[in-house]
Formats: sequence, structure tokens, C-alpha cells
Amino acid sequence: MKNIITSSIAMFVILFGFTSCNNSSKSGSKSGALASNIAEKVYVAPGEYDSHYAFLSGGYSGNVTVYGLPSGRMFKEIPVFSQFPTSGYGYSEETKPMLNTSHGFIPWGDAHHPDISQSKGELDGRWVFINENNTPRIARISLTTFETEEIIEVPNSAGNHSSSFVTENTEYVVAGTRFSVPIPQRDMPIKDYKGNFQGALSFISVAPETGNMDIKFQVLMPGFNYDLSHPGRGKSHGWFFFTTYNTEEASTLLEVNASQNDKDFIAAINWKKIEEYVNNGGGKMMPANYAHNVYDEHTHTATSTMKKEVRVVNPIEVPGAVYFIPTPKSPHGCDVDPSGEYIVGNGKLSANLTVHSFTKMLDAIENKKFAGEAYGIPILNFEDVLAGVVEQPGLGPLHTEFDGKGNAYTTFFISSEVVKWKLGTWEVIDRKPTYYSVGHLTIPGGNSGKPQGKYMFAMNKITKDRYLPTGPEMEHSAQLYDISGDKMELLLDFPTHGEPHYAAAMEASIIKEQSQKIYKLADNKHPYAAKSDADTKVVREGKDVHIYLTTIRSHFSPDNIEGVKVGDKVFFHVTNLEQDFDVPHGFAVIGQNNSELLVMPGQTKTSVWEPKQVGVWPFYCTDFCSALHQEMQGYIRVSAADSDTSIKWSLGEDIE
Ligand code: K7E
Ligand code: CUA
Repeated sequence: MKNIITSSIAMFVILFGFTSCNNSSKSGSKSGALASNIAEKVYVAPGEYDSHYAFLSGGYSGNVTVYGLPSGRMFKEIPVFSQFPTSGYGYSEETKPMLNTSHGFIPWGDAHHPDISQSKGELDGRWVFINENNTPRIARISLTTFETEEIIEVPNSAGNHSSSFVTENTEYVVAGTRFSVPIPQRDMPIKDYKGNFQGALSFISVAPETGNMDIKFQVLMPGFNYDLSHPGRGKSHGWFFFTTYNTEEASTLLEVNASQNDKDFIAAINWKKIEEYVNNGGGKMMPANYAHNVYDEHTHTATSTMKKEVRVVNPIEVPGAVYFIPTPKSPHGCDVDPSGEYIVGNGKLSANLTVHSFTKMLDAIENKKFAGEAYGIPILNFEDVLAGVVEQPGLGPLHTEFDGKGNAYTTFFISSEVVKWKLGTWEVIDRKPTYYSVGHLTIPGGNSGKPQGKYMFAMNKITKDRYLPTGPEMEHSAQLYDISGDKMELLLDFPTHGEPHYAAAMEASIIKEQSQKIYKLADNKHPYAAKSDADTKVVREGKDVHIYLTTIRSHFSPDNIEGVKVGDKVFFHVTNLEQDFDVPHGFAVIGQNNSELLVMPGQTKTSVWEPKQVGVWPFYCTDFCSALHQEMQGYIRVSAADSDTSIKWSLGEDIE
């Protein structure tokens, strides 16, 4: 028996050795990622800076994490679609409006595809956009404050997945629906899906100076699933491409019924043409209800406005604006190379990778060579538009990125590898395993005309044996590769947070000098700010008690408060008077039902506290801010509802 086990282990080792590269950390060899020269490639000495920033989506965490490359160190989690007790985002009165939607307050989101703003096809480092899939929204994050500044909800959409990619001058950020739905929403039998449901592709304009988002128009497409998208660039600037699946329009057992057609489509949208149509009054306004939430850096406060209509466009009414390109077989990724000529459609169930030619597409359109139409939208001939095919590169292709040197890199979920291939000749140049089941990959500048192709990292769905076990759940894993040579070289594994569907990355030099260090107290326009200890006060308005509180190392002002009663609603408005980089103060009071606050220098944040018991209750600073941090505390006296204790406050003396 023992012999059988031993020999099967030996057999397994032999097989494993043949089928897989020797990069595994368990191989015991000093090659691959264990070689000391590789360690040097990712080693960032203490006090030194990384060369790149990476912004990873958190998937079901709803947030974005900021990493340094090549070290793989995590610098920050930026709360976006989810409440975040670490900073009080989504709990403080100022930030709660950020999570307002037409469905009410939503404390959570499913974030997928971050994308960095661009000018002239290059990353400009102003903002990161990211989509929320479940309750369709797009957020804009500032790359000076690294805070979420704006969130817009996307009506008529469901499963906002083919999003949030930007055009080459950030004219638009795009949101395409994964699930088609009745538009407008109405009560109808699910079996009547086919021909009745529609898919909205939303073009959200971005104001050049402020970045403010506004839904310019929605194209109401046939009821397919719009999975991923990328903008044209260079010669194809003005177009946007969306993969579709379920062109069968099945409404049940999609794993079978949406896999019937040999080819689905890439939808090619000439947004410039539709923009012109809309600017001339085309399309129609339709009643809608969606939230637009904006954070004001000067009041340190977000406001949520409900918008009541949206412009919709019927593609049939804009001739020459929308075409379908047949693409095998339930394509997922839809990626455009840096020149804008090649559109890669990765058929999940296809043996080959399909690459379309933008030039050939224009020729076919010019010559009106159509294979038919779907709901009045012309379908081009597959062969007329085909640029080439990468033959049998792997199993389960998902996403492709480009290095700007004529090479493409595609992830294969089933065969767990990244395959490098050449644009134009379509030959496979290299393949490297990923551990395990890779989803997206990122090359800094990946969605731009100018990738910064030194590194590539893969984001893997399954971690298994790569790290010390942490119970049934392991964090997902990213793997960093050096792609500066002919062959990819695995450098590093690092854990990620949540599920990083995609990441945007860029050279750190583009943004590191602009990073904000404090908020200027003089610019603080918060209505409840106290800009010095002299401005602090406690004001009763009926049952509401407003406490204008300040923090500075190492005290609160005031630190003793009396006259609050059971049944009151107490607003702690905390202004951090510090004007020094990286000196936040925290605020917490016993029995607080929301979260602590973390208040940045120069900022005002508010926590609501509804005391339920009489007593004398302490509050304190939650951030170890100085040697006397433990002394940074205060008391609030809560009297009975019918008591006559009057409002009084003090610092440094007794309340008489
Ligand atoms: Cu492939 Cu949402 Cu881009 Cu995940 S998606 S992997
Ligand atoms: Cu302020 Cu600790």
C-alpha cells in the first residue's frame, strides 16, 4: 500500500514537472522567482519609493486598493461604494450622501474596472473611475486627495459591467449593461424577454476641468448581455466596442441556452456620430430616477441630488452609428491595441482568439457589405472584418493587454496562464503559468495609446497553496511579471483585497508630486467648522445638540460637556486644526452606533450619537497622534430627559 502511494506521488511529481513551469515556490530550486537577482528586481529598500502606483478594484469589497509596484506593498484602501469604518466613510454625516441611490442608502457595492483619466491618449493622472456592477453606478476618485469625489447612478441599466472605461481625452466614461431589462421597468412575464428587453449603453460626459459626470445619452440596444468594452483610440477614436453574449436572448439556463450561437457580436458604436445627433436635438428625454452624489472638498460634505430624466437614443434612428461584428463564442474581454487598429474579442468557449481590423471594418461599412441585420442594426461579415486569429493559444481566454511594443498578453482562466503573442503575425511567443485561474491582467497604461510596458501583473481568482493558510478563505493573489525582455519573468506574488477584477496602473512620477498633504483650514467652508479653540461651542436646537469640537495635539476642545439629555440627538462636528502632513485625529464616544471618525488635517467630520442612558460618558481620539495621545479624551454628561441641567462646556477648568 505504502509503495503504491509513494509511486503515485512520484508519478504526480513527474507529471507536474512536465506540465508546469518550475516557478513554484515549492519546487525547492533556486531558479525562477527564487533567484536572488529576481529578489533585487522587486526589492524596494526601506524609505525608497516604488516606481509605479497600481489601483486594484476590490470586487465585492466595493472599494479600491492602492499598491506600489514592484514591491507589491499596499498603501491605502480608498472607500468608494462601501461603508468603511476605518475612516468613517459612509457613516459620517458628510459622506453618507455618497452612498445614496434610487433604491435608498446602499452600504455596499461590487466594483470591477478602474480606469485612469487620459489626455491625448495618455494617462494624465487626474482621476480614477470605477464601476459598480450590482446597483449600477460609476465613481470618480481624485488622484490628488485619493478620495471618492463623485458617484453617479446609471438608470435603465442592470449589472453595470462593461464599464468604466474612458475615451482618449476622457470625453466620456462608459457604462454598458450586463443584464438587459424592460425599459422602462415594468411588471411583465420573464418568458417574454426576447424582443422586449433592452440593453442600455450609457455615455457619461466628464467635464474637462472639474471631472463632473453627467449622462449625455443612452443607446437602447437589443436585449443581449453587454459584457466588456473598450474605446477606440488613435485612428479609431470616436468609436466604442462592446462584447455581447446571449445574443440568443435566452432567459433561463443561460449556461446552455446562451451558448447556442456559433458567434455572438462585438457592437461597434460610433459615439461621435451619436453625440452629433444628440447635440442637434436627437434622441428623447425619458423619465428616470437616479442619484448624483458629489463631494465638495471645501465644505468637506457630499450632497445627493435625484435626477429625473435621461436622454435615450434609438440606434436605428442614427444611420451609420451602430454595427455588429460577429465574434466567436460568448466573448468576454474586448480589448483595443494602442494603435486603435486591432479589436480583440476573447470568446470564452472558442479555441482561438479573434482579432478584428478597424480599417477592414470601415471598408466593409463603406461598401455596405452586410451579412444581415439584428433589430435593424447591420451585421458585418466575420471574414470581411477579421484581421487574424491566434490559433489555440490556451483554454478559456478572458482579457488582453498590450505592451506598446507590438505584443499582446492574454489571460486564460481554465489553463491558468498568460500567453504573449504578436500583433500582425498572431504567433504565440511565450506563455507563463499563473497560480491559479487568472482573471484580468494589467500593464500600466493598459487602456491607453501609450502603455508603460515594463511590468505586467495577473490577478488570480484562486490562491490555494500560495500563502500560509487562513481558514477556508484565502485572499486573492496578484502576480507580478517583468515583461521588458522577450520572455515574461515571474517576480512576485502578493495578496490583494476583495476580488480584484481589474486594476489601473501608472508610473508614480505622473502623480506623486500632486498628492495633497493637508486640507487648508482657511479654505474650510463646512457650516459647522470651528477654526480655532475660541470658535468651539455647544448649541441646543430643540432635541438636536450641535457640538463644535476641535482637535489638536493632544486635546479636544471642549473636553467636558454637560446639559445633554436622554432622547437628544448629539452631533459631534469635529474639526482637525492640524496643518501638518499625516496627522489625523480620531473621534469615538461610547455606544456610538455608526463608526468612529478619522478627521484629516483641516477637515470637519460629523458623527451622530443618540445617548440612551444617563451617566458621564467618555470620548477619545482613536488615532495614536502624539506621545500624549492617551490623554486626548473628554467626558459628556447625559442627564435624564426631564432634568434641568443646562448646556455648558469647558476646557482646562471645571464646569460650575
Ligand atoms: Cu473578467 Cu468583471 Cu472584467 Cu472579473 S470581469 S475577471
Ligand atoms: Cu489625537 Cu490621538
